[in-house]
Amino acid sequence: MASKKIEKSLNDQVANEADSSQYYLAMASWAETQGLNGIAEFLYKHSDEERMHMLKLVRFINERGGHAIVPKLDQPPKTFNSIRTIFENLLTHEIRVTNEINGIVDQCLKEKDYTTHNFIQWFVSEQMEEEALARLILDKLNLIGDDKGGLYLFDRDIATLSVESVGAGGG
Ligand code: OFO
Repeated sequence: MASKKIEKSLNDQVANEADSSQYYLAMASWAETQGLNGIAEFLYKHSDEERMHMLKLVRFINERGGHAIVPKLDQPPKTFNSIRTIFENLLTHEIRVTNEINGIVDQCLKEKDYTTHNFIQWFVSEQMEEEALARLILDKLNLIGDDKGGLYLFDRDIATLSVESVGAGGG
């Protein structure tokens, strides 16, 4: 590991990814109780992806001779006001994660840690795609408005939406 400071930032990011996974799992569970099974599936999958991001960091830290720490997690909200609230929260959360990733990029450049810099680029692309996907979903929800039939169709079609389908590059 290049420096203890970078190891600490990567461990903070392990906690962020675990927190994202936990947060989206809570969203998925609530959506399922509302009978929105398509949205729930999408969020369960998203939660799994965040866990994969966490594992990617854990493996990298240890491979580089550091020690990845498994974090303690806060309890996420149990209920949400609406599906719109869920995706607004999701976008806000992803924007925060993007800023944290950018902070690591900055630190790598300052410390000339090009190996970690190279590794973290995957996360830079992933964040761009996740933000684009969340914005796309919010645009669709705006179009639907209060139309229950629209929400029914959205719940059916959301299965076809994924980070790959937004195609913002990288990933
Ligand atoms: Fe890990 O991509 Fe979202 O947070």
